[in-house]
Amino acid sequence: MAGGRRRLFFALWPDETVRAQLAALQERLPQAQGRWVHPEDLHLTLQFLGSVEPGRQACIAEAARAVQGEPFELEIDRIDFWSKPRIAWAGPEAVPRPLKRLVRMLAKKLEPCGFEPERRPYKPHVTLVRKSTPVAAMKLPEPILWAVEHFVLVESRPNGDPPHYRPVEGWPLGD
Ligand code: 2AM
Repeated sequence: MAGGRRRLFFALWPDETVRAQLAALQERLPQAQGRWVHPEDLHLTLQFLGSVEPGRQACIAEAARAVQGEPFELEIDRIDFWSKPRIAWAGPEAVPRPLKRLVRMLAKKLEPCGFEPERRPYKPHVTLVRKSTPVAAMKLPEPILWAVEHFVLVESRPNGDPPHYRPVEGWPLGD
């Protein structure tokens, strides 16, 4: 990775099928008003890095390469709302162990690059609407089954028109 500072985060990036299913969930929220996440931007954050200077970008890629994860299935089975950040989101009721391990391992490998591990408990979610009006929590009648086989480093360009996010590099989980 070359160039200047970049706004980066690690995420799970859905394939086209899961992306379409997540986008369909947005249509279940017709009562919500707010800033709808562009379907091409839907993702699940693993670790937010923020604005990263060029000198640390190689360290980040090295950290990702050192992660030894395993593939897993994520069951997106609920929609909910957080009132403080005002986001409507979709996520799993149960957090798979390999996902917890992946997030923990990534944080650990990123420490030498100068990133403090997140202190708040990890709450996996796919943001559907930002600055949203309240949405009633709902269990999905048919969960979305997301077979997770890799994770990605994503660049965020929040200015201009969406999509704002672009995966820049990916790493497989397992062999
Ligand atoms: P959100 O969807 O809950 O807002 C890109 O901005 C991604 O990183 C989004 O998924 C966003 O989560 C997450 N993110 C943005 N700022 C963050 C922060 N300060 N701490 C943790 N995650 C953040």
